[in-house]
Amino acid sequence: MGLLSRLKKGLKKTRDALAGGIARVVRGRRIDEDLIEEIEEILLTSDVGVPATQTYVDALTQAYKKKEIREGEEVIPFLKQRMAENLASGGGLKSAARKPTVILVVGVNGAGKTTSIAKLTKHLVDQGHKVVLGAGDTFRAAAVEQLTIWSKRLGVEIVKQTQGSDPAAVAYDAADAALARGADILIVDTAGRLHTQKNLMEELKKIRKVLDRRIPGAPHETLIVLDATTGQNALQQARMFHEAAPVTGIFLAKLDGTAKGGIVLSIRGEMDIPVKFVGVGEKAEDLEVFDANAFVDALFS
Ligand SMILES: Nc1nc2c(ncn2[C@@H]2O[C@H](COP(=O)(O)OP(=O)(O)OP(=O)(O)O)[C@@H](O)[C@H]2O)c(=O)[nH]1
Ligand SMILES: [Mg+2]
Repeated sequence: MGLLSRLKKGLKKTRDALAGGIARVVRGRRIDEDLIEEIEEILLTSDVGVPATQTYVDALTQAYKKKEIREGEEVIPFLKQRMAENLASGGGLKSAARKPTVILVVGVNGAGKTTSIAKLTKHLVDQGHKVVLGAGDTFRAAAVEQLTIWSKRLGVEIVKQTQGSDPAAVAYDAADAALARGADILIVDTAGRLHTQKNLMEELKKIRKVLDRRIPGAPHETLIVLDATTGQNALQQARMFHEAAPVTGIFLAKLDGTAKGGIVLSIRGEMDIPVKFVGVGEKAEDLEVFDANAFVDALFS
């Protein structure tokens, strides 16, 4: 499936609610305050969030008052442009001056971390990178198994220990292996946790410290995987995690499962962490490198 069509398919629910909703209310009408209010309502129910919605509503109101836009049909191009401007693209992954680049993947239980790692691995392998995986979720045996299955399917090496072992020790081993194999990228999985679980957040700090000890500067990226279906909650999670362990980017998973894809616009309005990737399905190829223009185009197509 082509790039744009996969994103379009993934955004179907959001497109129907957000872009479809706006298209329905503007059709055949002139812009007035009532119409702007209806648009505001649609943005809010699509989880664009209060601050970002306010930005778009203010821009619309101003343009309407200055008579720069009059007809309902002008609203969509107007919003598209504003949204694309606001959504500066994530800029892809940072890479280390010296290989390997280390990516630590964090998030709450079931957010989509392990699946997103598989997608990221496929994406990087397809680009010709040598990838090593670290099975840092030692909490459940099934977690190690799940990542092992992906590693086989994707043809990459995995470093793991038995269930219950210290995740920081796995991280250290994985860093060692990545160096020894001359890998370009090491991706470390972690167990799901809540920002309120103090010991688990400490564990995350320890993993970071150990990685840095073996590979100075690592992790170069800490990606938080957020479940888009949880809407504004996901945003709250990102904020809390970020306070405990600096997050450099967002992997927004399960965008295909929700009409609340407006969350992408919301994140930008409320946080300084870029969305770098979006997940639009359960398969390894269901990844999109986040691009503002492509996103807005797919949303309104
Ligand atoms: N539809 C859809 N499902 C997804 C996506 N990403 C992950 N999933 C599904 O979400 C469920 C949880 O995914 P995991 O990758 O196991 O999540 P996790 O964060 O590693 O979970 P824990 O390790 O238990 O904390 C699985 O059933 C995945 O197939 C996505 O982009 N779209
Ligand atoms: Mg997992």
